[in-house]
Amino acid sequence: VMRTALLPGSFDPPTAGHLDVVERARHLFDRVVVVVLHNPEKPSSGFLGVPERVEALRASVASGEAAGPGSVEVHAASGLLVDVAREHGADVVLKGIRGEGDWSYEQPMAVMNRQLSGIETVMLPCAPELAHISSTLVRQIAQGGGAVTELVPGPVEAAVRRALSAS
Ligand code: COD
Repeated sequence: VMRTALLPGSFDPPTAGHLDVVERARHLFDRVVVVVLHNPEKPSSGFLGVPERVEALRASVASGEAAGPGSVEVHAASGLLVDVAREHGADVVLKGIRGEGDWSYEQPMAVMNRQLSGIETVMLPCAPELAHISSTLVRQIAQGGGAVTELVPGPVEAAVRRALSAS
């Protein structure tokens, strides 16, 4: 059987931590579907537009050095996570966990999603050297004029620069 993992996130912007999870997932699953999903707790307009996030993710995956055997697709979606998972034929939901904060946020959603549809959530501990990286901090640094080169893949840095010069 072909195993498909759905990797949902806001990805505003995508970071080196997100890409590390994508690349590691390619060694664990046959197919990885990355979905830019609207988080109702976060502003919908955002820093990068949704199409820019999708494009930057696609370009970052294409330029990935340690590509695993699994395929990667990137899409935008909205609505309930369990419906998005069903639409894309996902067997599991995959989440990267930086620490206790991520665990406390993800654990009730994982239980709820299993209750709603039977889908399981797999939690992957993040690389310790990337655990401090969040989209929020990347946005703050970029908006303050700092360098984000070490924090995001090259195509994302270019998208961030375009977003800043357009604002
Ligand atoms: N290293 C590794 N992983 C990381 C890192 C890092 N440095 N930074 C973030 N991650 C992980 C996050 O823990 C998360 O798993 C994923 O990457 C995406 O992160 P974000 O910040 O882009 O996305 P979030 O946390 O805002 O998630 C948005 C979702 C919409 C995916 C989320 O809110 C969700 O799953 N919602 C479910 C909506 C739903 O159906 N609710 C009803 C039933 S529960």
